[in-house]
Amino acid sequence: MAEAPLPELLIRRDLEPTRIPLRIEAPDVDAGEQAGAASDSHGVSELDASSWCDYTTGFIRDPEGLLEELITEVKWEQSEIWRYDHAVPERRLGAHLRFSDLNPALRQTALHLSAHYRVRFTDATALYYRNGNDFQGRHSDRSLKWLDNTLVAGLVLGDSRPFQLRPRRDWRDPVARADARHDVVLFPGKGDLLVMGGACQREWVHGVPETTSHEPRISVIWRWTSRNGRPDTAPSYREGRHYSDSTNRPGPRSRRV
Ligand SMILES: O=C(O)CCC(=O)C(=O)O
Repeated sequence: MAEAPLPELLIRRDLEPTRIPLRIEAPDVDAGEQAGAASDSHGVSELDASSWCDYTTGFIRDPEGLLEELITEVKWEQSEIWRYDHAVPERRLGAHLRFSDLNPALRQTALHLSAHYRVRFTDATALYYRNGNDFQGRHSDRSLKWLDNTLVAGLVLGDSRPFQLRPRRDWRDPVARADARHDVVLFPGKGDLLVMGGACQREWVHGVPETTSHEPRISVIWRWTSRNGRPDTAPSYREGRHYSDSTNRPGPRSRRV
């Protein structure tokens, strides 16, 4: 009997990710060293770290082709998020991708991630930043709820925009929130794979700030939690407040574009 042909490999599964250590102790940096390059290992304590980041450049063999395919094939939706007492449109488009609907390159990526990190990655979320005006504000993926040991893997296509990681510290303090001295800034794009792990969603926030770019960027995100430790029960502004004189009701909404 003739052997079935092997599926074409659309990913570089032979590549080993680079573990990027995040700064855990506050290094003695001046303003000139802000937005620290990830390669600057001053003050890094990888051994004590509970948070880490894996970075693989050039993971997708045809990143431009995949970008074009996703821009045209995915059923993009405009969603609104709840901010305190009213809904505002998110400045990017999104889509939920079921594992059964993933195209071959994304399916291979999910299978590779599952094999490498030994947990099951299936459905994904795709985010489409049409140009530099679209952005993702700093946040952590607290919807995972159990944040002590999580994996958030992002395949990034298109524009290599800054991906900003900042220690969470005291998030209620506006001065601490704006402190960029210990930022780690990566530039994933063009088929790179970025995986945040450990306590990264508990101890760090991440975001994709606005730029002046005209280029599109798509990230495809898989998330997993070990469900170990204490669940995060702090309220989020997304949950909203309902004031008695307002007809607005909190809750996510989205519409097809
Ligand atoms: O687009 C990205 O790379 C980040 C997306 C993100 O932060 C998120 O969906 O939580």
